[in-house]
Amino acid sequence: MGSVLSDVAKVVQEKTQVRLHKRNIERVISAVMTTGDFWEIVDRSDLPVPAASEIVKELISREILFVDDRDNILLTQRGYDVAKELGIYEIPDYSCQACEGRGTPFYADKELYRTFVELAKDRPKAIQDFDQGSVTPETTVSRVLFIDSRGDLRGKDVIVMGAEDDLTGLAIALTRKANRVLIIDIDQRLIDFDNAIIKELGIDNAEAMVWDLRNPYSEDLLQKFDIFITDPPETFAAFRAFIGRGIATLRDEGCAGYFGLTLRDSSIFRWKEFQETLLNEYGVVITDIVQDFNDYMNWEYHPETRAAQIAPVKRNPSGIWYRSAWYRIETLPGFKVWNEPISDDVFYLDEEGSTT
Ligand code: SPD
Repeated sequence: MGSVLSDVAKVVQEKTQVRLHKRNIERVISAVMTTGDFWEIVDRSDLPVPAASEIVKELISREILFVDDRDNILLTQRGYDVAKELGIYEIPDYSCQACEGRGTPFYADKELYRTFVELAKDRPKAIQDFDQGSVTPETTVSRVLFIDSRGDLRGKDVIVMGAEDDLTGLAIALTRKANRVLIIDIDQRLIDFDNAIIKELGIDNAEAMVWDLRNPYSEDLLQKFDIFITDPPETFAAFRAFIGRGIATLRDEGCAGYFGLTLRDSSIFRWKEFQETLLNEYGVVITDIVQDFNDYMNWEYHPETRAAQIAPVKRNPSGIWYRSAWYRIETLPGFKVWNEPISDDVFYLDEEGSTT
């Protein structure tokens, strides 16, 4: 019986090319014990959508799961028997309801939170072109407070790169605590939105400008900052572009970078490659990983995505299901300044990514 998990992992890995192990299958079965909603199952399983989808389909074909007439995914009697025999249980969620599990409550600075929510209500909507999908206002404000609590905000020169759909750069500017804030993004709408607010509020140490991260930095951006913040799409090319460029903006050792990494568009095996790149190639250390820190609001273009098309059910997500871990890295002596052009246009989609 135990071999069923390994067998499903093998079959699904062959079909999807997403690397898997038997405990990934166990996590899906555990998730189904808690929720029938496919998108919540993806969330609780910590798996790329193509893998979670194909695992559910495979378990349906083996009569371990079934789909009811309201698109709920449920265990069959055989499924319960398999779970009992293999010792698979429901996994409880004890995360703090007040701080939403981040450990850094957004309401610690109520004024910043209220101002940000008021300004963000007119934000440009997330578009598919650049894999946009904004985090909740609670996430953005918690990011700022987290960064401040690590000593990475006050008096620091901060660059926010290619992720301004989250308005993290704007939120940092609103604190007026950094020495300088530079926001760069490929999307002119976001740059115009930020610059209008920056001007209206008379924030004179912040500016936003359009930049395509595939292009190498000019000298005025290289090694000029103390802190970078970004949120990369998760193909290897995109990771290299966003994080490599971020590190290249840092002026010396002891500087820090912040970014989100998700398991919804990349596997734990790819995380290993990302982490090896950080440690072995770029010469930085990972100081913090807060799992599920970043909550993303659902994006309107979801029905157009591969994720929606390969899902085992047609029902679209209703609650938050797409989350990412919040990483903090720190430069060590001899860290690498990487500033090559990026020609690879496989930027958003590959076998693991599907939400663009
Ligand atoms: N396309 C869905 C929204 C994805 C937002 N980007 C998340 C990147 C995590 N590193």
